Order: sequence, then C-alpha cells, then structure tokens
Amino acid sequence: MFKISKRSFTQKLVKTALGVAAFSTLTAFADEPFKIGLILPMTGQAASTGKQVEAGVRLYMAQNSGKIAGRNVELIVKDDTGLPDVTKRIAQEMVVNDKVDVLAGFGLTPLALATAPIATQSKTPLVVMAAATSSITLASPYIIRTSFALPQAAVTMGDWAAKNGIKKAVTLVSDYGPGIDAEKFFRERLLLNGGQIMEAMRVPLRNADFAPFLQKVRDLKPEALFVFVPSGQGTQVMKQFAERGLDKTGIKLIGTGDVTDDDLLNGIGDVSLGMVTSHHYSVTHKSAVNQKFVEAFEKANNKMRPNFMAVAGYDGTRVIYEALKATKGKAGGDALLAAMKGQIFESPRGPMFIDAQTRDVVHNMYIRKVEKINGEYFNTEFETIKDVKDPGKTQ
Ligand code: VNL
Repeated sequence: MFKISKRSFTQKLVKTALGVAAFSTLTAFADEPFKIGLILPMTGQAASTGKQVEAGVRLYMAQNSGKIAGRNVELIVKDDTGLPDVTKRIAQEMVVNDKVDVLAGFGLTPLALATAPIATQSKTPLVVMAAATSSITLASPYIIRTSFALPQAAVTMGDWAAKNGIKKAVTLVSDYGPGIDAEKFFRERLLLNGGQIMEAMRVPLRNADFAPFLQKVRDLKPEALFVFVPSGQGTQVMKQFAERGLDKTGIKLIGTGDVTDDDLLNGIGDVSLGMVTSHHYSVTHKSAVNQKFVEAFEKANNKMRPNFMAVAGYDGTRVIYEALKATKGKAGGDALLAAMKGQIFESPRGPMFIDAQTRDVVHNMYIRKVEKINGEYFNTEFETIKDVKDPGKTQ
C-alpha cells in the first residue's frame, strides 16, 4: 500500500517535471531570437558585393519587420575581408558561440567552399547570396543558392553570339571557379554552333592587369571578345579596352552581366554603350515587383542602385523567412533546409524557383545591351530565355 502510493507520487512528480520542462522549452523557443549569420567581404577587392548583399538583406528585413512565427529575427553581420580562412573562422564562431540558425552571404566562390564543411558538420543551412561557380551547391547538402550559376549566363550568351553571326571569339576570364565555368560553357556553345575560340585567356583574380591581354586581343582581331570578371572589376576591363583603342577596332564586346554591373555603369560611361551581356537581373527589368524594389532600395541607400548581388541578398532573406514561417518558428537545420527547398516566388529579377533536387536557383536569363537613358547608363533586356536551370548540373 505504502509502496504503491509512493510510486504514484513519484510518477506524478515526474509528470509535472516533464510538463514544466516541456512548457519552458516551448517558451524559451519562442523567446529566443532566430539568428542569421551574414558573412560578407565588407572591405577589400569585393567590398561592393558585401555592401550590395547587406543592403538587400536589410531591405527585406525592414519590409518584413516584426516577429516571424512568434520569433524575432536577429542579424549578425561580419566582414571576412574576402579571405577564405577568415570566412571559415567566423562561420565556426557564429555556429558555436552565437548559435546562429542560418549562415548566409559568401561574396566569392573560395569563401563559400571554405565554409561548406562547417554547414555539413553542424547541419546549418548555408544560403549563398553571391558566389556563382556551378559546383558550390555540391560542396554541402546544406547549401541553398539564391544568386546564380555562371553556366546559366555563359550558355545563353554563347547561343546568342552564334545566332548573331559571331564565329570567331576570344575569351577573357578571371582565373578561378566562376571564370573557368564561364570560359568552358561559352566555348562549348560556340563550338556546338560551328564557331571557334581563337584564344582562351585567364587573368589573375587579385590585382588584375588586363592591358597585356587586351593588347593580344587587338592583334588576334576576333569578331568578339567574351569577358567574365567578378562584380566590381568591370570598370577596369572596360576602361582598359577603350584605352587600348579596342572600341574602334570593331571587336564586339560581349560577356556575362557581372561585367556591366548596374552599380558601376554610370562610372564606366560611353565605352559600355552597346555591350551585350546575359544575366538574370537588370535594374530596368520591367515588372511592378522590381519597380517597387528599386524605389525602396534607392530610398534606403542614399540613391545607390541595386545590382544582382542586392537582389540575391533580398531573395535569400525571403527564402529564410518563408522557411521559418513554414516550420512555424522551429529552427533546426534539417527542417529549415527542407522548407527552403522548392520555394517558388516572384523576385525582382522575375520568376524564381529553388530546385529541391539541386538546391540551386532556376530563373530566366535575359540578353541585355547597355543604353543611355536620360543621361544615365542601363542594361536593357531585349530577349528572355525562360526558366534556365544550371547547365553545369546536368553534365
Ligand atoms: C563570383 C561570381 C563573384 C560572380 C562575383 O562577384 C561574381 C564568385 C564578386 O563566385 O566568386 O560577379
């Protein structure tokens, strides 16, 4: 009798204790902010990318302030200066000390690749908002990408060039992941269409001097020069192209949209006029969603124009917020990751889809040319290739 009652008493105690524990985890969970660890190059050669991505993230957060599924969202921003070891160390600290729920940012391919193992080991979703080498998404099953993949731009540019009578081209790319993707996929398409690459030139990523390469292009006299350089370096290539007088030789300048970065065009000026590029975002993209985005972005950033990096930051933040809503505020890497996969929505760039299988972005590619409108320089879209998946993933 005594034994039984003692047992039931203990059982009751255990039950109450469990109840209290369950209740307190629930409340703790709702009180805990949801943390996004944003790692970007805010100084150094890729600083313009850091600035644009951060501004895109902050705009989305300002437009969607308040609690998401009962939780406050906290943003932690750290500068990795564009060095992979630093990115990795910051990511580790953010996961271990700050207990971030998501890692985001990644201005250059080597920075994303260095951090991928941390995402895998800690099961933390990692949203790539800038880097664009095709293989990045293969580096960890926890990577989601909202920027783009270089082959999407290179293949569509190769098709356009071939269709527009370009048979002989020279390629000039930055000598690392995205440049090598751009070179490979542009070349494949041109060859497939009966064209020829006269020379494939690779320029170092850091402290690039394009002059000797451009001199060689002048001597080779191709019909077109296809260029990829990362966002921020376009000014230098275009200015040196003009300084060498290549703009007077009839050699057509084409490339991926990274070169005619919307953010830089007004500083580049007349030499950019008529340059044809392929890209997924242009500030002039005609849609109500984009018009609203550009107005709000310029207003919040002292008239700075958003470029494709800003849009990827904005869209990436949306993917994170919607995932948190879908899990009803529950973080935990796997649940959050599952809710990021397959998202489909209208971005300022146009329709956008996160392919659940590849965790990569599927979106339209636009062929654009640089034009002067009311004294300012813009990329204007004149052809759309719909729903382009990364061609690098199907090979
Ligand atoms: C990368 C690709 C970086 C495209 C870029 O700008 C870019 C990269 C900083 O993967 O490193 O425009």
